[in-house]
Amino acid sequence: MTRHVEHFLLFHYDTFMRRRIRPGQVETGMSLLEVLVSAFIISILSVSVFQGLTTLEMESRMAKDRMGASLLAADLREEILSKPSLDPDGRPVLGREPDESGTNRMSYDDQDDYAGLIDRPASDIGGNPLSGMERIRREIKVESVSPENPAGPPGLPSPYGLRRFTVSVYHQNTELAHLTWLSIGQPR
Ligand SMILES: [Ca+2]
Ligand SMILES: [Ca+2]
Repeated sequence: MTRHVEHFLLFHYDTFMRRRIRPGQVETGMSLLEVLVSAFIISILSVSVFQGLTTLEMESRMAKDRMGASLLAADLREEILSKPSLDPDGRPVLGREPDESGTNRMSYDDQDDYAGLIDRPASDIGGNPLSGMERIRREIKVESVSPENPAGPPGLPSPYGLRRFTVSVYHQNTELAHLTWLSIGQPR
């Protein structure tokens, strides 16, 4: 309910309640009609307050979800940065090397092994789902970019040169947070 409608109701309620009393007449209380009008106006105002609280609660929950999602993105970034930028086995590719598992993050031995990973539901490095995050997923994108324009369109995937990492956190189809950083890949 808009503030204009509230003012309208309160104004007419106030006008209605100011009954004209003739000189010498004693006002004995509220009539049935006045009670009904009062109850109606109070119910309308109660709905307005309830709607306001519901909106506030939803906004607060959304802010809390976005903060949690930001922490999940930062957590995965820390995990990726804990890996070496160079694959120790040689013959690197951007993404997982041919002999590496597709799902076991414990086996990832360089940062770009995370390319294309969809972490659903959000899990720790051992594959154990994080408590309360069953409906959250994280997606990791790794792109080769030019040092002259690192925010620009990606080039051909390569384990060499500059790479742009992006971690996005979703609840169903809604992106709650994303985190982007640059990292130097394999030396040529
Ligand atoms: Ca690797
Ligand atoms: Ca790799």
